[in-house]
Amino acid sequence: MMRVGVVGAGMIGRDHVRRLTSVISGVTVTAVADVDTGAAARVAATTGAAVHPDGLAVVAAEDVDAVVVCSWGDTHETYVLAAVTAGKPVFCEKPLATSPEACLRIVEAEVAHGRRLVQVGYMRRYDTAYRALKNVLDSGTIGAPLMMHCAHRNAGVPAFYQPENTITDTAVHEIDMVRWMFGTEITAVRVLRPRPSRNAGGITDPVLLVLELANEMLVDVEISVNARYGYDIRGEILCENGTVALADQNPITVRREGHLTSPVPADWRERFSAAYDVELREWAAAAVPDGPSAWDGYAAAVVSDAAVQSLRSEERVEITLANRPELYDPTSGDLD
Ligand code: ISE
Repeated sequence: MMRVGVVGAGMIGRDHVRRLTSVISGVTVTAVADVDTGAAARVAATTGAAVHPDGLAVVAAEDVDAVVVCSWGDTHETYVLAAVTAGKPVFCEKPLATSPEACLRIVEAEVAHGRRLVQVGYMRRYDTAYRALKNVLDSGTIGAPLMMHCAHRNAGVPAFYQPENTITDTAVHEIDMVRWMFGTEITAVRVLRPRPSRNAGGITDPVLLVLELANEMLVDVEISVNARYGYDIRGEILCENGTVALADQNPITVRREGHLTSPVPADWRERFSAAYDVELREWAAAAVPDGPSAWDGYAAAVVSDAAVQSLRSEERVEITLANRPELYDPTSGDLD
């Protein structure tokens, strides 16, 4: 039985504790902490876990073999570094850390440790539809990819959502997905601002990212976080001899009063629920984590930083990554 400590008992933390205890076998949650001790106590009560005064105490606890970090992004670096220092596997919700420099410190600590301990929660890599898209692409049946069109729409966003979160919290999923899907780096980004939505409430919304890839592909990403009608994730890849696209995910259609309708998911928890299950199941089962790595977390942070810069300036921003340590060689499966 793997004994997991969870740092952060907010929305995603609660959901992961439920998943770890009732969906996945072979895992028990033994320790929980949150700045809101009441929230930690409520989550701990669902599993019989101990409540610790803070995240560092969770990482250090003797009955914790592995750590899941779901706290506020700014705190991730501290807990992930503590876990790496303690030699404990750590699954960290995105972002790995809030700056490329902080991500690099994690990369360096892991390299010094000598083997992978860190996995970042970019769950799209575990989604059945995205995996099917990648299978078609990798089969070569429709030729080389040329462009991808993506849309990422939230019905709305919480009050704490900041203007730059359209990039750092939302578009960052496409940034990771694109690197994984095409096995190539993003070399430049430009963020354009279409006509602003009157639903936006102080946020630049929608925005359009144009990503340039090292293999000469272009990827456009529409981010619209006050779309009202539901949570909608779209993607279509144009290849030389055909296209492959995410289909609508709805299991049902409703015929009523002269209309044929299908429900749209309310939010990401609903849309990616199965992907989160697979992600944590594969993480818990792996002796060495083989999902999105600290290096992937670093690369996403660099691109995301460049996109924030472009959001402000509306200029094209070029991207340069540090030298990738051997530990993250693609042949080891990190960026295939
Ligand atoms: C949220 O934080 C997530 O990570 C969701 O996956 C994303 O779709 C949403 O836009 C973010 O706010």
